[in-house]
Amino acid sequence: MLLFLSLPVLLLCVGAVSCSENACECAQKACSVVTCGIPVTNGTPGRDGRDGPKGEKGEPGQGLRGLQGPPGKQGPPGNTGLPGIPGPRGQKGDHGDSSVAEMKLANLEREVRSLKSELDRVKKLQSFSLGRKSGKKFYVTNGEKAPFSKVKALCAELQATVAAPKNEEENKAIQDVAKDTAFLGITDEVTEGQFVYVTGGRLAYSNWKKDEPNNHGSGEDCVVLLIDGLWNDISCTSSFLAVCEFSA
Ligand SMILES: [Ca+2]
Ligand SMILES: [Ca+2]
Repeated sequence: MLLFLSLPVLLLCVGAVSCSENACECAQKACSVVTCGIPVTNGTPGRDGRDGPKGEKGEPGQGLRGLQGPPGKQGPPGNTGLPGIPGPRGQKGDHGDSSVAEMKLANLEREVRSLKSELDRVKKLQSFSLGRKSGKKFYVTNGEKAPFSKVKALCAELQATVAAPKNEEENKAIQDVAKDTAFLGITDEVTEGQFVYVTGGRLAYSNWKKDEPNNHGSGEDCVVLLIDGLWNDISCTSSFLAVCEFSA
């Protein structure tokens, strides 16, 4: 703008003077308006330029890293999950054991019936060959002689009791089986002079020999059936024939 304002002035001066010096000094001579040697002042700074490209990533820092701390406490258990989906249906199984068990049971029942029949036959054979049936009792002996305590044990092993006649007929039956002096299941071990059955109960029948029981010597608390069928009290530690009694 300044240039445009001073241009007509310069043109007005050039019309009056002809110069061969440098342009400014010549202009000064021609026109007192023009002043030479005045420095030009700088303009205002321009606007900031655009941002440059992004720089490269720097090196990691040199600071010391701390040690890893201990693991934290275990958290509370979670809630129970929903029930799972039912699995697929399995294949059809083999026949159960019930049919096998029923078959075994049927076999056992047959065997029991067979054994019962066999037992009845043996009992009849026994009563025919060894024992003498008197009412509903059987009497048997193995021919062994022993003290009374052992005779009781022998009969107990057979789930029987020592023979003890309750009447004359039973007394005769035992006599016939024994054919020897045999212990009877009768004692006065509990109360002297009061004879009872070892199975319990006072005597319902007796067949004492004359002057017996006499509790002879150091004492006689057991009873034997003599060959003639009469009774005598005798020492329990003496050995006599074992005759056992079965209920039919
Ligand atoms: Ca006695
Ligand atoms: Ca006696």
